[in-house]
Amino acid sequence: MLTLFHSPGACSMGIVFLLEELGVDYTLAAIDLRKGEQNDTAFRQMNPKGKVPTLILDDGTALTEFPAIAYWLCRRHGAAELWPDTIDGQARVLELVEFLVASIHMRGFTFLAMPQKFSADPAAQDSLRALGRREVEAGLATVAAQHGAALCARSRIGIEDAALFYILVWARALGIAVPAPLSAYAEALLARPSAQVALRGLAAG
Ligand SMILES: N[C@@H](CCC(=O)N[C@@H](CS)C(=O)NCC(=O)O)C(=O)O
Repeated sequence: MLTLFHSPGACSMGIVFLLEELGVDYTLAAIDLRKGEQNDTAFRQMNPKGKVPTLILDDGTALTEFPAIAYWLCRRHGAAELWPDTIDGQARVLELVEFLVASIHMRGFTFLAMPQKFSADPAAQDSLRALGRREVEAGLATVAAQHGAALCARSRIGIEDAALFYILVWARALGIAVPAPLSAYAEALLARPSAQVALRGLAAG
């Protein structure tokens, strides 16, 4: 059975959401990032990068990096319609996932929520927070304008929803407005039963 190393509230909740949507059997292994468990020797032996999500496959190997895990789950376990059948359609999905993870998450939320990882100087941390917030706000505006209407009109869940899920949860938690029509999509996504499972372990509100 698949094992997902996950920390409640971390981006790995997007993979929990996808596993639930796909109806895949899996077990969760908790990593407490605040306690630094990602640096424990046993975990680093599985994933030397020390990050969640880390997915342990049936052959015992670790699959890492959010886009790769989401892609593998959809291709290995998803219905055919979860993945576009044209190269152009596939590239558009990867384009969106890459933007959500590499730009909005890594250059936006990371600076906004964890500036202390990059500088001990309080003034520099304030600048990083402001930079991160601008990146998130601009990124969400881009996603809303380019993809919002198409997402709202869609009837299937895809690999991009794994990334959208945690990005939209973080935006809500930090009080960052999600522009229409992406806001309507966020409401629908967060109301799905899979979302409740993925949000387990988080304080309400
Ligand atoms: N590039 C990685 C980033 C994953 C990532 O940054 N995970 C965070 C949680 S949201 C983490 O594990 N942080 C622990 C640390 O950096 O020590 C991916 O796409 O999976």
